[in-house]
Amino acid sequence: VPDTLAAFHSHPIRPNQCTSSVIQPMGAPLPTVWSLLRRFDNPQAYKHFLKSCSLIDGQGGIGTLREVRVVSGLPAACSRERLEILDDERHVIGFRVVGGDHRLENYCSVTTVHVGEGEGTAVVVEAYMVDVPEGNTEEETRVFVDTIIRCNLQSLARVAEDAVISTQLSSLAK
Ligand code: A8S
Repeated sequence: VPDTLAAFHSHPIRPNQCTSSVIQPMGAPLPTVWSLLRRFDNPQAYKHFLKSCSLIDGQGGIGTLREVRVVSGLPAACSRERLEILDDERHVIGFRVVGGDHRLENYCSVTTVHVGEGEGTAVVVEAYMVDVPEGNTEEETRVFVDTIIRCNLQSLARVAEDAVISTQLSSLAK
């Protein structure tokens, strides 16, 4: 884990940028979590701030461009994002914001999944880097983005845990 963290979660940083990371334990095994996380075409499966996603270019491999639409109530309407890293062996996914109608310019993130301590558990680590918007402090930016990511990862944990329970129930029903 430390090697992966050092390799994928360290970014050089400019003065007007901010960076942080969120760690979230999952009560579901790594393959279940990864199968949800790797779907660049379907982020709304667990990101509940998104109401839709359409692919603009590509089929879900590196270089794929998507446009996501954000639910109302947030200071944003849509975002265009490019898949930069997708590694099925090391369980790494990373994307970059390349446009849209929101305040998170030059946002990019890298998310990794690791085997957890307990049997059938995993740990997700998501790190990001973003420009601090004009008129906001670094601290405000970090609180805003950390909150979105924490919600996303808690939701990912619930969706993955529900998938495990569904599988267990359907095997009982046989
Ligand atoms: C992600 C992470 C983030 C998404 C942010 C931080 C965003 O989709 C939302 C509100 C915004 O103001 C910016 O992994 C943006 O999706 C929910 C539209 C980019």
